[in-house]
Amino acid sequence: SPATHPLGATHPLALAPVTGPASSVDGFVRQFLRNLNYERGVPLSASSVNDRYFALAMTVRDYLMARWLEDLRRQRETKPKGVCYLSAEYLLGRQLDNNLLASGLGEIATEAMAQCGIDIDEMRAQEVEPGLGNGGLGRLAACFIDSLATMSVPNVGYGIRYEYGIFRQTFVDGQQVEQPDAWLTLGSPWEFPHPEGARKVAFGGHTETYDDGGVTRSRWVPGWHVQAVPYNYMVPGYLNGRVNTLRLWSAVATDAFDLRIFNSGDYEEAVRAQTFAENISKVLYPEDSTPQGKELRLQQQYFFVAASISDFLATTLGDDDIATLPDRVIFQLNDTHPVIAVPELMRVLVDERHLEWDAAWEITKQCFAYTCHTLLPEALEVWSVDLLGRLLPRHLEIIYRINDDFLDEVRERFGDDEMRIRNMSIISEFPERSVRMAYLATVAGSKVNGVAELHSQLLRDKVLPDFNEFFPGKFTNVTNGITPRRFVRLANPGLSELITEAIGTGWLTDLERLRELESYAENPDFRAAFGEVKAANKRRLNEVLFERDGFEVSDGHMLDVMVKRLHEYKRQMLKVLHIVTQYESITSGRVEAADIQPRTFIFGAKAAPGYAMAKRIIHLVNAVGSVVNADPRVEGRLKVLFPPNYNVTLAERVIPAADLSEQISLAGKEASGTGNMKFALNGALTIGTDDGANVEIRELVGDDNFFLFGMSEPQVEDLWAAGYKPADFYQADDNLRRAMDLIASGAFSDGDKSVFEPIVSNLLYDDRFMVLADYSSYIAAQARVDAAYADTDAWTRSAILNVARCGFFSSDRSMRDYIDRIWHTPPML
Ligand code: B1H
Repeated sequence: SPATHPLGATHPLALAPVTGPASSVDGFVRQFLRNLNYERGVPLSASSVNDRYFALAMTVRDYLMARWLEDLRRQRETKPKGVCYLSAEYLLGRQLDNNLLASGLGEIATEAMAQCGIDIDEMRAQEVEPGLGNGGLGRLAACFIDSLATMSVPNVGYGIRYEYGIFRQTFVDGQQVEQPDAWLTLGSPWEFPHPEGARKVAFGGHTETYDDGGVTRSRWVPGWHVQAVPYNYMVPGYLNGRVNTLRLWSAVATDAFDLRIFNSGDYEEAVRAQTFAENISKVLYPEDSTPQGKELRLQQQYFFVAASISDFLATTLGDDDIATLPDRVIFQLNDTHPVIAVPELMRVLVDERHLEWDAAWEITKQCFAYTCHTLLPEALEVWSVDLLGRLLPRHLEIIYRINDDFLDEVRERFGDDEMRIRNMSIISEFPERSVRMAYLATVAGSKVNGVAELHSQLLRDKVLPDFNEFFPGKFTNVTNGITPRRFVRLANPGLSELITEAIGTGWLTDLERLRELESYAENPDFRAAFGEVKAANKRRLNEVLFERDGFEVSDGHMLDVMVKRLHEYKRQMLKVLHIVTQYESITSGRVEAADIQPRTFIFGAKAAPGYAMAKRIIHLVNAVGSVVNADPRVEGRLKVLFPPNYNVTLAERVIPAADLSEQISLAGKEASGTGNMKFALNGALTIGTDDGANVEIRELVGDDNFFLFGMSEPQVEDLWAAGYKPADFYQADDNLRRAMDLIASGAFSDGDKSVFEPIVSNLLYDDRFMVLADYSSYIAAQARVDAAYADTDAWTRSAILNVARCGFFSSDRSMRDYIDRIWHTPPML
């Protein structure tokens, strides 16, 4: 019918099904030229690289459009339950190749570009990746929405369209310098702005009660507003004709906001006000794991969450009974960043829709579920009551009421156990009165999950044990996963081809089928081919590193890679100590360079701009690299490379080339890790602690195919309890002492002992993450790595088994777990 037709029009032409351009090289060329001429306004002969990139991207979009419109129509018609993923971060990576793959247009597009005399690789290189996330948490969100589309599950990803994503990292004299990431300067062909769909978001002001025909109600009288403008992005499923939506919000000043000030005649103030409003979506906070409690950040959180709930209610629930909301949506809270959505939904239900409190609370509880991504105490987000009350006064009242009701229930169950009440209160009193967002999420959420088995267990037993006792069955685990489309098929075409030749194509959507590769590990021809793919991936990486950073990479080296955010708990310092130990053993003449297994160490890591120790460690890595790489005594057998600005695009090159994956966090600190999964699935062996998802990787690949070292989490606890003295470990281990002394001597800082002194003394006298305690075990494990690598064939066999046994880590499986145990959102067939 016309009303339900995607175009919603009655003209006969509008009633015809929406179709993409003809699926042929000719059809593609025609549409491409059309886009170049009519959308970019240029002829091919005078087009810039950016024009051609845009026209190409738009052509891919055009093919996906019919599917997108059709999916939206069907969802309007059948009203299925869907997932609203609420995440402050989406670390998407480049879109062109992904969307070519999902639409099956790769070959057609390559041929079409060739016929137009265009090198499609140049188009690929033109795309600036949207870096709208910090690290694992943001990339996880991107993998999840890819999987949901591929599994035909209705989903909208809601987030913020930051004008500046994660900073661009440069090094000046080995030290990190941050540059703004102006990813939108040349525009983005993938976004669809909808200013007419803007939602108004309120802030500040005060609350009051009023009489509503005999009923006393509360209401919020806000002090100011901003407009949230949605930008839609296609999220295509892999070759299944499905397209979901990612909707990112951008802040602009409201007319009312400006007008009031304009009318006062203060033009400059009005423009300032506009800037103030638009600041909200200006920049991603570059903090991974340690939220800073800044007001602008709370503004960002409320801004996107309020816009998203309002958007869902207006565009999807529409006129349907609000009581049916739990049948239509689950809001998944990606960490605590969107948790202000809980009081916001309560406010909408109670203040705007006039539901009774209890009825509203019943609905709210069913509509939320919460994923925790950390254990670090400093990472558990709190907002001071003072700040929250100023910015969102009505929400603070609602949080107080939720807490009062909750603590009443706790009292009913456990009696007046004041210690317990204090421990479970959503409001903490020290060091300042504040709202514990993780507690609020736990009380409100229908389920609370950690992101790997060990993490979920520690969350239950160590971080929130009282809540686990109070809410039996609420806590669960969903181990993270990664999308095999981007991180195997696109990043590693050589390996993908090899796998497909062996076991067919089904593995890309059913990754457990990689198990069928196990027997191929015993096949010498397959091992040779696998080894050749790895070698080719290394050559490909070398080309990229030469082009982007001028690095000359040596052949015949083991590639040992540690890429992840720089954080003390991840222990990049342990890696540095290993390198310095090897270097010192050569330069002191105790070991012949010729007896050392040649290795290239690759680091990739950004430090939060305010995290001084992390930045110092970056400086040290670069300093060690300069000295080691230039020292002739090393005979080129050790090489340290630290390409700046590690991002998704670089990850896609580095990971497929790696031999060894460094996953060396202190046990109990890395919630999951997802890089670890990407490496294993690309045939790198892991050297790692029993932490996060490493535990599950090792269980799956087997001890023979994994280099385990270090204390277990209970051993870490015991050592802390016994009183950890790092200096004792320094005294007891000659190699450790020599490595630390060499750093302290100024050998890597032109003789200036002060430069890295804070690192050395931190390790000796504090060492929160027990680097020194795990050092000897790490060095021993590295010796086992060297020995194993010497047997190339056995190493390759292990690498193949890593690939074959890690199908579990597909984000499709993660999504299946969420769907079955938390969301209950069946696919739309
Ligand atoms: C993870 C964060 C994070 N955990 C605060 N927590 C942020 C916390 O901007 N902030 O304030 C940003 C990010 N990120 C990571 O999540 C874990 O450290 C990884 O172990 C895990 O694999 C990843 C995905 O679950």
